[in-house]
Amino acid sequence: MTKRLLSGDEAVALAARDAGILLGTGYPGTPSTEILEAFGALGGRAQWAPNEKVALEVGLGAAYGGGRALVTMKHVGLNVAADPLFTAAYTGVTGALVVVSADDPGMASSQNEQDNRRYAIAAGLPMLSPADPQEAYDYFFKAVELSERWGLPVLFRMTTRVCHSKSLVSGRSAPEVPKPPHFERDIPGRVMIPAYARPAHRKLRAKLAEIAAFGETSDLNTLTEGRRDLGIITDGVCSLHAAEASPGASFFKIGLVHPLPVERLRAFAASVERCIVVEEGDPVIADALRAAGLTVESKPEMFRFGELDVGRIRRILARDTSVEPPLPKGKPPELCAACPYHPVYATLRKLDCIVAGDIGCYTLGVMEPYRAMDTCVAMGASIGVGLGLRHVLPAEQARRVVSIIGDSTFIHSGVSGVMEMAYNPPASGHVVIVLDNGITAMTGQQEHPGTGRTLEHEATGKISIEGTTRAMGIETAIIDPFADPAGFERLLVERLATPKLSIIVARRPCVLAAADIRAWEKAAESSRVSASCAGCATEDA
Ligand SMILES: Cc1ncc(C[n+]2csc(CCOP(=O)(O)OP(=O)(O)O)c2C)c(N)n1
Repeated sequence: MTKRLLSGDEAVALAARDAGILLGTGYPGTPSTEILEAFGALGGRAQWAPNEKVALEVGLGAAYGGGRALVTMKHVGLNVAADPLFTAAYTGVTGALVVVSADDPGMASSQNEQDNRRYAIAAGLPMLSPADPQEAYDYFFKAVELSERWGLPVLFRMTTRVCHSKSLVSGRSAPEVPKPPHFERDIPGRVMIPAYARPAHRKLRAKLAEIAAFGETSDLNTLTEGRRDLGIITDGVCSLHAAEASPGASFFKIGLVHPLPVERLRAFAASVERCIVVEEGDPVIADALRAAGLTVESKPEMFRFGELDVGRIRRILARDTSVEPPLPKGKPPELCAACPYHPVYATLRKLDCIVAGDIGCYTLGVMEPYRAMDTCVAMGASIGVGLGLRHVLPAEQARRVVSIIGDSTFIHSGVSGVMEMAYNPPASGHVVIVLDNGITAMTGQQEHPGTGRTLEHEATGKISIEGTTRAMGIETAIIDPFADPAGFERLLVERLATPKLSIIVARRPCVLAAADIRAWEKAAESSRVSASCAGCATEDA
């Protein structure tokens, strides 16, 4: 067995390859992005979807077809994918479906720190929670096994530290060879009309009861006996911190966080004098155990926020709620010096626009010197929020409202905002600026359907942003504000002055990605040319 130094994300990618995953799909988002990139580099079939909902649906289809599929996303991505997720729990799958939710306690790179263990409870799906890269590798096989055994999607919750820390990982010497995909018709099981969904819900609850019984004996949940005066129930990366914070205590480490092994935990809690749940984020395990009648201590409320580490866990154990020292200040993020967005934000600031913003590198327009963003909520929200503002504000303010959105975000979910704009136009009109830097820059330069290149930068179908918006009847202009800042300002002033709907595509490649984009595009172009020549040759022949 060879050992490799891998991050948790890379370990999942390797496990996916070794488990015979036929298709990996997802949407970029820190800290999950590297999984699909690494899976692709290992020779797996990896692809970016326009957003997480579509990714989940594609993975679900692959698993309905009997294949093994992997879907990856960051925690907030699961909000986007939640609609199919909940009903996929009813339909179940024929092959295997592992859905990675990479949570970000402490918000290293996210807009919130929601705890997606709650999704497992709400959707009624099993969830595994690895603590380090080796467990990420090993648990992945368990996830596939559970998914196939109970015919259910399995949630795989990682957190930033698990995704990005590196440690030695032993892989399997022989990859698994799953059964080949094959479609078997099961209309009552897959078509969720109420008549079929009612029994499907009961079936799901019965499966969960079986999985709970499995968890009572599974080695995914482990007991380490130690001192009787202190018992710690923990999961994920906290289990490593807790072991360091309190060596010698008794530990119950939960790997299958939903459904919980309640009876084993009841016995554990009764076997120690003080039993405390040490978990990052919300008190999900503590609440569930208390609801089941166990006497367990939960962490003080102040430790719901941010990541836990050894020091913070020592405080939890000591019931120390004194004010914590502030985290060391990092360098605030800022737009790159030569970022093409500078003239756009300078103009928005100069014109005192009310800016409904969105998520991407361009959110940094909120920082000094521009402070030119007034709202930022969720991916794709800028257009809807801008429209809402336009609908209610007094005329003088309404006509200064602009929505601003990146190209990847536009494709992800902004496009439905444009439909809303065409359908329910505000009396004052509206202006949307699409900042098209030709890449998903924020998460490390991933391709998307608007670039016309696949995850591996090969030529594929290309969605035209202006083609899409023009097809919806919205006047669309294209400009490079970096090359022509005065022209951009004139255009924006002109568009703000009319009660029409308009889109301005501000197009110039990301300065960090420009050289790569040129090289990828050159290679993609030559493959497009040779593909079309091959087509001609066949026709001629
Ligand atoms: C639902 C959701 N999925 C993924 C992310 C992670 N994420 C943040 S911004 C972004 C895309 C940014 O790309 P783009 O819109 O092209 O703007 P750029 O960073 O290139 O300026 C992604 C994928 C997120 N915040 N929310």
